[in-house]
Amino acid sequence: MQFDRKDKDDASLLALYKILLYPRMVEEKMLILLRQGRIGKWFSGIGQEAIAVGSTLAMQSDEYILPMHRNLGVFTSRNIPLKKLMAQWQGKISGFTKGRDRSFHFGTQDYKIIGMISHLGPQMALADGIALADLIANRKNATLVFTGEGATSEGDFHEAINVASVWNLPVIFLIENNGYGLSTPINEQFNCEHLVDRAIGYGIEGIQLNGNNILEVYDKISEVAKSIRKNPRPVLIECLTFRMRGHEEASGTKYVPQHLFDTWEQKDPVKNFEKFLLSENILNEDLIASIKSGFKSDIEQEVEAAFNEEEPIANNSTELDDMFAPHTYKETLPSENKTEKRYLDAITEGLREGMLHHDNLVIMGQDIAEYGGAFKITEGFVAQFGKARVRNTPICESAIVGAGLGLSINGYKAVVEMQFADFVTCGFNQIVNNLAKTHYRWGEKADVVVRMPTGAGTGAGPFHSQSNEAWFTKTPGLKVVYPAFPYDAKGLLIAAIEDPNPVIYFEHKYLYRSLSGLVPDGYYTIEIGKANVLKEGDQLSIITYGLGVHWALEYLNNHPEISATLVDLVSLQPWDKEAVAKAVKATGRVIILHEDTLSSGFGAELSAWISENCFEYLDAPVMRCASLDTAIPMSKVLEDSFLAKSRLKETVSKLLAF
Ligand SMILES: Cc1ncc(C[n+]2csc(CCOP(=O)(O)OP(=O)(O)O)c2C)c(N)n1
Repeated sequence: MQFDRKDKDDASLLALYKILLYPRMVEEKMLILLRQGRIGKWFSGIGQEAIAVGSTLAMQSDEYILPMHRNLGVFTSRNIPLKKLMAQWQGKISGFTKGRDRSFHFGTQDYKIIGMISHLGPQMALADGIALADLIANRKNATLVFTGEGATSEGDFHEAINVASVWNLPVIFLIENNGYGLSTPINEQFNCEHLVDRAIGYGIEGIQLNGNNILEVYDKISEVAKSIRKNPRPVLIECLTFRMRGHEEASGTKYVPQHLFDTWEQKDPVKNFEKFLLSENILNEDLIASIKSGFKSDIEQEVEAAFNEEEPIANNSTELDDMFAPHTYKETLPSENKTEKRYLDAITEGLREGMLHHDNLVIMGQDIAEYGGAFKITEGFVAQFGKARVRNTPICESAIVGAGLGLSINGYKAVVEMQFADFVTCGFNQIVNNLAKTHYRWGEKADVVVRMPTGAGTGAGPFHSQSNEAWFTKTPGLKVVYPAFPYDAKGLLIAAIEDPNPVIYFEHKYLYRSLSGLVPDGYYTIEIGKANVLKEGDQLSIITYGLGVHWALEYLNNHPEISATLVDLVSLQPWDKEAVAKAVKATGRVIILHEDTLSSGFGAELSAWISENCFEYLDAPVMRCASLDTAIPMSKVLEDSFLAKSRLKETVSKLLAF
């Protein structure tokens, strides 16, 4: 292996050797601990250290790095004490996730490292958001994100690089090509000659490096980082290397031909660099031995100190609280001045107030800029707030939700518009695994609102009319709101933007232009988690939300002989248990009405809760009135018969007759 020291002095090369050697020695200790049965899983990066170490040293300490599961060298090169890492791996309370997540699945703002989730690829979009924040703030920083070659087959790889290219984001996408994705060799993973050639398709520069040569990695990435700080753009770097051990230690290496190990053993990054330094008289055998023995005793000490730490004490209320970033709701009262507005205009106004109030708020979505969005909610926003904060996106929901989290990590707020709530499926992973779990896992907020134009009533068929709120109410870590009136739509959107937690904001398309109401001018908030009691009666309660509220109102207005309490939940997560209990107690008979399909809809949760907590007040079983357990049909006739509204009358009669 050829090393070119350029102008590096002896002391720098010696320092580099130590930083490279240290993770190797930590790993060797891990292998011993594994054999002793003192630790469980371990994903080895032995043989790949030059990539993690060289690239980390090439970045400034205030620049974010997003590593993967074999990148111990990133963490050690940023000087995280081994004891702290070990405490993390062993699930101790002083670890980065306090025992809540394993291995390298954590982030830390102190060291500007954002760790992965198991799904691998989603990581890359976070780098986009982080870099976007730097770009908007004119900070002239670069961001470095890793991926294995295996994860380049995920859509997330494509989406993230494409967005970075279109937006000129200063991100280094670094592929560690180590020959295998678990047991699958590269010829069964992709069919191009070099992965780096993919850069051409994204219109960006691609560079292939010998990933086992620490000087080559360090020098080239330093050069690229310097260049993209000045002239922001993404660069794809493929580092060629080899996975010298099993996918994780328990899974073995039977499927890897021996000759590959033999070849790559010759290219060992640590041994080759050591040889080079010996030839330059920077190292000698005595010095190597003394460095190694110093590291060995440090490692022993730190490892044992972590083992000696107490296990976490389970406290369910702490666990529940930590799902969300702390947030004290500040009520901002509405002004006296009110204007008649459509539901859609109220949402626009809420968004506009959010943009005016928070100059770090960025909104992103397909066609939301000059075009104003599919429903024209953001019409005029580019003129008012500029292209940097009002961003058209390619069609890539996963990358954009991920970029939202990246923005949040780097000091911004994001509102992401789904063009239709149905398309959230393409961003689902980022919402339920990244946005929802980040605070619980490592204490970082996910300050992102996802706007969800939802619902049926317009004959738009199975992919433009679904009610999918139950996918999210089921997921701990998300707040879910669903306003039914213009007044609530505006104040709730403002509150959602203020809240540092992820909020899924459902807005019903059918109501956009069909419903108007008086909306206060200016900035005001509606507290998330509070229901509205729209009518008070004594025969039965209808508990509902969204379009269901209007179905119930229409029904009750047409049936003045029925004395009903009508509760509009407004928020589904958290939801107003007090208001529901009060309604149940007042009437003893309850219908839960929703547009979503019946089975496992949010009504099932409400019904179970009422049965468990208000049983003694019930005079009849809790009845659910929901849509048919089918996909949503397009034909108006079929859609009408699908929707819960068509069964409301019959459900009320059944309940009153019970
Ligand atoms: C979405 C997803 N599918 C499958 C897995 C299981 N898995 C974990 S790591 C891995 C191989 C990853 O290969 P690569 O990206 O090349 O990284 P390497 O492990 O080689 O460093 C697989 C299949 C996963 N974690 N996430």
